Amino acid sequence: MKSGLSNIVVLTGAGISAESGIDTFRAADGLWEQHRIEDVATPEGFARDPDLVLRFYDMRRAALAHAEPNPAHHALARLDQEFSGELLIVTQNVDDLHERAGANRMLHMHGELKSALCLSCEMRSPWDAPMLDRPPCPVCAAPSLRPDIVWFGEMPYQMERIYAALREADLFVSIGTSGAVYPAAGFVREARDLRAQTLELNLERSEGSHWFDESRLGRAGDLVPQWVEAVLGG
Ligand code: BV8
Repeated sequence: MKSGLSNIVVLTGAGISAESGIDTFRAADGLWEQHRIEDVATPEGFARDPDLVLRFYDMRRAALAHAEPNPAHHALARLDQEFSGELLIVTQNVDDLHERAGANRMLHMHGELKSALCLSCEMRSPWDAPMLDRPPCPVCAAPSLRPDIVWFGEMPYQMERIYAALREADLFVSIGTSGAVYPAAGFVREARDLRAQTLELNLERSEGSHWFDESRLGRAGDLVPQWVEAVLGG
């Protein structure tokens, strides 16, 4: 390992999937796919209008079929295969592009479009179909499925595992995120307080750029393969 690195944590956000044609959250008009976030990505919004929310996630789940992993996803999958140290890819994204590129050492802290959570039995099931027509839960058959997505005000998944990885990291890399949403936006401070080097790869300066030792501006499809090549001592 030429880079002398033994433990890397990578955080990815919507920007890494932008070149795959998946919209990021921070559209200019502040709307997200023509919706207010509080109407489609909160438990309150789901309680107020479940059909609106189910349609919103059905549309995004279906759109995955037309998206392909881009060079940034493939570069992180190469890092996963070839880096002999510890690696954890923490994605805020709910798409499956990291997996489809071949990444394994990863987790979805905000859930996944291709997973269903049953409000009756609380079991999760792999899911790739619409939910608007209230299909039966694969486990208990109740018509009580919701998107297995962490909405605003809900606790992100696997936080203990993430903080344990940050405590051990000697490098924390943030890719394609605006640093606007917590707790993910605070990971850079956790990492740097615990001795890790910190690197940001992003199209523009983020809300957290000043916390990073280094911030490289550009498209993930260009910056991530270059960075992985350097880490692997190519
Ligand atoms: C929590 C799933 C506590 C949804 C997401 C009041 C009430 C309740 C909570 C709060 C509150 N006030 C504050 C909070 C905390 C809140 C929060 O941070 N709010 C913000 C708005 C201030 N956080 C939460 O609610 C979290 N939970 O705090 O729980 C708790 C404690 C105890 C018990 C229970 C609960 C949960 C937040 C998770 C919400 N769900 N996603 C879905 O996807 O449908 S968040 C969603 O937005 C994303 O997952 C991501 O995390 C976040 C930010 O998006 P980004 O990924 O950064 O994307 P964005 O568009 O913003 O930026 C893209 C970047 O990429 C840009 O910088 C752009 O320049 C760059 N880019 C673009 N193209 C490219 C590129 N870079 C490189 N290459 C390119 N080609």
